[in-house]
Amino acid sequence: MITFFSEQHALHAPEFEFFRGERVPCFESPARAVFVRQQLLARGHTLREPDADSRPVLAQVHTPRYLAFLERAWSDWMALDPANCARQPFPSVWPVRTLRSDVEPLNFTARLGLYSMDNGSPLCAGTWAAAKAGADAAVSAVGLLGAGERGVFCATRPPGHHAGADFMGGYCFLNNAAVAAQALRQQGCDRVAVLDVDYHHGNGTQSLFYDRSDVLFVSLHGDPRTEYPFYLGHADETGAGAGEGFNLNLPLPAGSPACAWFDALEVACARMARHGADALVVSLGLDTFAGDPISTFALKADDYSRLGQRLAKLAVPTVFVLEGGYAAAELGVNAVNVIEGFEQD
Ligand code: Q9C
Ligand code: ZN
Repeated sequence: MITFFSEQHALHAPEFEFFRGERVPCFESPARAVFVRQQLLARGHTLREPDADSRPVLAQVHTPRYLAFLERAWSDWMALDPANCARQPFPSVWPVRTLRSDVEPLNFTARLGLYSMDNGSPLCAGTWAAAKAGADAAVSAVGLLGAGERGVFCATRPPGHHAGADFMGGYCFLNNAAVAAQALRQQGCDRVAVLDVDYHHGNGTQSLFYDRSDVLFVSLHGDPRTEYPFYLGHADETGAGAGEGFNLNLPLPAGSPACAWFDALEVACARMARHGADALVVSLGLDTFAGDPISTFALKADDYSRLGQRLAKLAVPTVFVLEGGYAAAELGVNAVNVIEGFEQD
């Protein structure tokens, strides 16, 4: 399968995040993409540099003020103090209920809080460049589907599915899967489906399409009552307005076995088949893996081949977009198993 891969991913390399009150090395690291690239090459897949500019599609997915903030965030941070080149910015205050989010503060940390859902998404000098290359890959992949490819893989990082119209979160900055779905609509697909199989609910993607019937969002994930992102992803979120009935959440209890996950996948596939999509976008999180350090599902390497085979049966042109998956050394095998399972069928 043709894969879009950019070395620019390595420019996003913050040093630490907060975990249980401590500073720990970032789970979402450049090593993840290195392992995926290595496994793709070892198994004979072709890597291509993204060749599309996602800017016009990004403007349809994210707000102008969020994009402007993200693009300039590091230079604004540096302008505060030259010593900031060695410091990661984190938000410390957020406009929760009763506080205003319509007025953009001048203070950098206040703006960072305005545009963040958590303190778990550290920025560094190359974050914009890496995230932009990921969105470019998503648009490039859609172009190849238009040219007749059946499946294309975007081996990108940082991930995207927690990012909403005007906020980052959960290691995500630009919503690559939403960019792919929107680019497919622009390219003439009347109906698109997004299937999110990351361990964590894709709150950003859901929110971007919640009131739309043209893009169906279906997600399998850890129950948000106990799992990140906590505040979205419940089964009673079915869509709003014209989008009523076009959002399907299939939360599973933490610790669910693989058989329960595949049962839920059948429900997801049945809903997508009913939608009659012209194209499918898969938010391919691999943190459902038994060895994942921050998640509790139990999929094994062979289960990812089975996932790819099942998705191929939908018989719809498909863009795979890498999301989470933090057992870095196994990430390549698991990702390539999905795309080879898809091609096998
Ligand atoms: N701060 C994705 O898989 N919480 N994001 C981790 C440490 C956030 C995962 C706890 C997990 C986000 C794309
Ligand atoms: Zn995840």
